[in-house]
Amino acid sequence: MPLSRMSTVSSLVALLGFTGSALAAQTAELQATEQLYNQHCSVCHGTQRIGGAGPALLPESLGRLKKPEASKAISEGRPASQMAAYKDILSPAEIDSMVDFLYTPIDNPPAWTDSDTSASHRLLVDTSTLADTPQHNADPLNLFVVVEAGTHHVTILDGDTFESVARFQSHFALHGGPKFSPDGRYVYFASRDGWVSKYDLHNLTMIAETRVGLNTRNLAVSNNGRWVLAGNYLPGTLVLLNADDLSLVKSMDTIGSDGTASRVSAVYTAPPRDSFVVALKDTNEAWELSYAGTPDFVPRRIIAQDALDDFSFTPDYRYLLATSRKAKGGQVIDLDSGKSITDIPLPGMPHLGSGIYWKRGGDWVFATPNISQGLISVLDLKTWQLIKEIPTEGPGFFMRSHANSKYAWTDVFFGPNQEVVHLIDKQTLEIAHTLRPMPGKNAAHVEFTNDGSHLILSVWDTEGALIVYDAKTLKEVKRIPMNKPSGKYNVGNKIEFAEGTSH
Ligand code: DHE
Repeated sequence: MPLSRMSTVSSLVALLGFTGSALAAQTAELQATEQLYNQHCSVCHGTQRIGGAGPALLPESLGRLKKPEASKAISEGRPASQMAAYKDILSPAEIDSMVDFLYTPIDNPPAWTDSDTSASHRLLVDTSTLADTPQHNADPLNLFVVVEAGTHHVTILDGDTFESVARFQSHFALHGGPKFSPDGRYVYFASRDGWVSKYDLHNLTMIAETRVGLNTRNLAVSNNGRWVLAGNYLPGTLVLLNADDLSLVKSMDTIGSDGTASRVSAVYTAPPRDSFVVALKDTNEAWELSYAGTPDFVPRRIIAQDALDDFSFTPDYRYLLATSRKAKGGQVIDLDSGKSITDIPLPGMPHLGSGIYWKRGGDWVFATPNISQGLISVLDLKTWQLIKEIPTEGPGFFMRSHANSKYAWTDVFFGPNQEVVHLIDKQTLEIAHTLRPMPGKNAAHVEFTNDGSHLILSVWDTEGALIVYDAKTLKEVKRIPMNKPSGKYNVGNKIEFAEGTSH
């Protein structure tokens, strides 16, 4: 048996804690499972489970997929994909063993090198044949890019008529917000299993794709439209691509000054600073990489008080509000001086990447949902003081608003009340409305049209929907059935880095 297969079997046996003859029986069963994997799965998912035509099947990439869902995908296949149903080929016990096998870490994680990245690069069209103007009738700055998590598809929606303009299959498990070229023509996606893709919203066609790693967090696009930077968990790298065709420029191992190899928590672009800002998950550093002029992309290392999971910026991008899931609270880092300037009182697990800011009276405030506690923390961005903790009906994930809306919308994502969305009055900081768009189903993530007159909410369920609301009357305008729609992104709001939207 090849070493890599041996090691997978031994890890699983060790994990399950078998002894003596039980161990021999289990080892035989696991070897049989590996054989089944090689026979049926490896052709699409790779001999080392790192993906191929199908997604990677490593615990790192399957983390958000619950085991019963994986079992269902194996037995029934996945609609609108190449994944066939195996319930007539594998027994229920074999499917159970297969699921255990897929969720077992590989002892020696496979490598992903620059040669792998370059070899994966595909230019899908001759770009010289493409029109420079929109080849559809929708307002290009009021299009929505909608991620359909349940079917791994993307819908491009006209933000005036709320009709579909295009729909296409994405790579497995897109995560993080898609990012746009400064003119809004191109949208860039990152999938959890490492694929970065570029889509042309004028011509409604995919332009290029490159696999930058085995497990990717998210990507950012420079404000001059020249560079795409992707951050990975596996391997711990930053990968810089040419934004034109997604060819590899260079990759960087994310190693702290103390020598600690780190995963990347997230990468963002900071437009007024002409730089990318990167949070590292396993070492106490944030990195800033300037893309002004002729950049060398050598990171400026900013020492943080803790390893950072998540952060957001002040409206002028001078300060970074950061948190670590391990830390009690958060910290403010001055990007000019490179110093942590104060702690911020944030309980639980604030999800700062989903935080938003707005003007309350004459002053900027910042509000963040919390993944572990039912509350929204509101901070004064001048004094860094906590203004209010607004109790909600459960822990939430996302928040959104628009300069023309008097409400900040936030969801209850976890717990028994996940059907709820709260509308917080941005001036009184009281909950003004609580909606239950589809009782019993998880309501989450909203995005406004470019003018703020309407917004679209996701009902995150296999039999879910996009629900369009009039932002003032809160009346439902339209309901579009959809399988687990997750994030939605309005092109105009995103390229303007508009108040109330994500970065
Ligand atoms: Fe996300 C954005 C981190 C789990 C859906 N998520 C982000 C961003 C970060 C992040 C740092 C901002 C990046 C960006 O937009 O470019 N997410 C994390 C986690 O650490 C966490 C808790 C665990 C993990 O496994 O990664 C996590 N996220 C999830 C989910 O389980 C969600 C709900 C479903 C999924 O797709 O995996 C999820 N995350 C999202 C979405 C965004 C996002 C839809 C973009 C929001 C936006 O409006 O911009």
